Amino acid sequence: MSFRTLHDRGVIARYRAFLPVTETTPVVSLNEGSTPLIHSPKLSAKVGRNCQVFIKYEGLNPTGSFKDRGMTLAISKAVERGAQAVICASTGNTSAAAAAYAARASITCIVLLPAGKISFGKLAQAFVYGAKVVAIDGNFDDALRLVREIGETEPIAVVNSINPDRLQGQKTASFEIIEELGDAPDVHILPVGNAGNISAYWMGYEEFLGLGRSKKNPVMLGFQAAGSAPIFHKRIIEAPETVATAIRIGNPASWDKANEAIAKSGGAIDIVTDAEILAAQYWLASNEGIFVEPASAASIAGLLKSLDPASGRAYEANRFPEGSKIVCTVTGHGLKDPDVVKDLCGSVIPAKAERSEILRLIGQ
Ligand code: AN7
Repeated sequence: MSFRTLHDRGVIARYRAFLPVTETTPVVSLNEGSTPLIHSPKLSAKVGRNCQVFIKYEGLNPTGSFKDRGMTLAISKAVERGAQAVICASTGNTSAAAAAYAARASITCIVLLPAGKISFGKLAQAFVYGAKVVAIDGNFDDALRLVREIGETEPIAVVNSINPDRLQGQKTASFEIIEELGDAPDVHILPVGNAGNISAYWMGYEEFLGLGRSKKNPVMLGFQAAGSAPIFHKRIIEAPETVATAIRIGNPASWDKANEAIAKSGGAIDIVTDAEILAAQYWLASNEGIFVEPASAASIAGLLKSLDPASGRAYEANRFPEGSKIVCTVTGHGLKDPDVVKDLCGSVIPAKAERSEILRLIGQ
């Protein structure tokens, strides 16, 4: 028996007509998607010229990242094809989503992670959702190579974004933005790791433009971490490094698709340093109340870099037309990786449990 409720609004339910599903596809959903598009007055003021900045807060998906949009599709289709097991390589968020949706579908999930390079929150998710967790002595790119090889010979469905169902699900974020703004934004900024998401957003924007549901496509601006920037440098990075472990990727699977999105949209790919990423993460949390993980803050750091003439930016924000609508996707929740902000947590004010002392200490 299936219980449908007011909240039964996963991305397959909302966008069924635009997705590769049929009446008989078994929908495996956790009511992902329909995430908030939050106006940022302070970022809008920084951009100026009547531009408006919106944050697409993907950390509010069921497992705390945008990966749930693609995973509902990938797991539903895998189950439809009779899969008993799925496998993925991951920097942490894909594995969390795969493990959750596989649990819901009652199938086995195997995740290959780069040992020691996954935030604890994400590792905890893989375990608590019941995945088999394999930590390899290698990086994400090695893990993805192994997953591709295993997928070719074994009866295990690969649910990385090389599986086209993943990008189909992820494109729904563009649909939501178009419906909320009444048209596509002028500029879309997002972090880039394996480059699936920028490719999926572009696919979604192109699709709705083709259907007459929007009137334009945005300029796509992608930001990689400076130590993990293969697309920016136009070469594979053998030993990628960054504090933003989610995007610690040296050989992105959707490299060509990302380049196409950037070229066709008149956009750019650029880099942000770890220091810029962490500063943007703190700025967004302490100024707008939105706590995102470091990889996600790359989009905010990227917008700030584009505003700064001294930054060596690849795209100048003064090219945004007057009154532009700018969307920054923030891809994952800050609570995924609290260790990264632990230095901020050292300055507690010790006090006796006494009203007068507390008032004195807080300057009242
Ligand atoms: C928070 O989970 O690749 O460019 O294995 O977790 O589509 O790869 C995560 C990627 C951005 C980059 N922000 O997106 C994985 C994984 C967060 C992420 C990205 C990731 P893509």
